[in-house]
Amino acid sequence: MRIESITLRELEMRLKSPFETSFGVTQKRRILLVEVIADGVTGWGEVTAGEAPFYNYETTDTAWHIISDFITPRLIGKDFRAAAEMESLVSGIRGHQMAKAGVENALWDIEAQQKNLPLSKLLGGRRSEIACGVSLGIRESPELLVEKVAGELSQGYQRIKLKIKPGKDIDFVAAVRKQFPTIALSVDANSAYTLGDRDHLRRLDEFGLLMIEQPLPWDDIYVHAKLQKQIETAICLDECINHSQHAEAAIELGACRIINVKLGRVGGHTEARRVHDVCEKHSIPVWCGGMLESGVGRAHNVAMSTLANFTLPGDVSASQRYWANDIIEPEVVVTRQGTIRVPDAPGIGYTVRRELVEQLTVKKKHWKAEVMVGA
Ligand code: OSB
Ligand code: MG
Repeated sequence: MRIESITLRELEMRLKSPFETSFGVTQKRRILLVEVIADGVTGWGEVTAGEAPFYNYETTDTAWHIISDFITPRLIGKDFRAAAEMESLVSGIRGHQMAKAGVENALWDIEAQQKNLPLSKLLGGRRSEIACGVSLGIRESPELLVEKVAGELSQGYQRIKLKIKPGKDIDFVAAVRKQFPTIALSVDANSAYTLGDRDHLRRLDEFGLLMIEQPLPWDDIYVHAKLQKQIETAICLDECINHSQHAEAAIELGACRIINVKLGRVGGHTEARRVHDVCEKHSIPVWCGGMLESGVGRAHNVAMSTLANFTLPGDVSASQRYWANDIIEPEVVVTRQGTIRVPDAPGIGYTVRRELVEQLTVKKKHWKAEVMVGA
């Protein structure tokens, strides 16, 4: 595939309702979409960075800068055999996985279309349906949270994840567990605690949680190993795992018993599959995390979730939970059994609604390769 053009845009999209985590509240998303054309085929990727550097250090603006000034110049006009070859061209750029993933995933979409395969199949996925859970933002009161959980369960979702932070944890989890004694339930702290909170965190052990996600600092695997020895609940790492060597280290240290894979956080499908494979080799189950994505990011998440070791329900849920109008057609829908049917059309398998994308675009930049001599 010869990279003929790259278009980067920023979309302004308003979530239906605000989403609160331990690091802040989000309602207006600034989403970057990457559109690549190679050999006349168009592929789409999404940058999953947040608006502020509170989940990890990347932001919408840092990703715009890195893609514009460092990734695009390395790619434009280049010829690849496969999307996985992009990695070596951008490995000199330290970090910035979300920026890289937005571009790399667009190349995967192109490669799948060129091979006339659904992206899930190109990645080696085997599932025709994936299991869905939901991630629920922090609420004002345990009562309101219980109400919200009831609503999601009635939609069929197979696992409920509660966002927690100091002061909004034990009482909230206790109320949900009391009302729903047998559901698959987990919590996500987004690095809001320290090892000094170990006694407090141990109180979660009595609720039979599937896991506690990323309780301790975002960049510290070792401290999670210390905590895992002192609590019964399985730790799942999210923020700490940026590539497959991190996964190896975390598993060897006993820092977690589950890993959440996010395409953006690990730099795209190529590395995500490596993380998946490392975990599979060590019998560590994985699941697909979410970053409040638009339909493009959601479609890539669906494809990745079809790999064999994605044995736990992920955070990939219906478009309608987030957006009044998603930018893909059809939207991502969830069955009454709490599953998403994997599309079998070539590429990401959903159509991007260009007109709507254009309407939502607030900023746009375009790069075009020089026409080849003799072409
Ligand atoms: O830690 O999984 C997380 C959203 C923004 C930043 C971090 C996280 C989340 C979520 C939302 O939990 C998952 C979703 O997109 O539904
Ligand atoms: Mg998380």
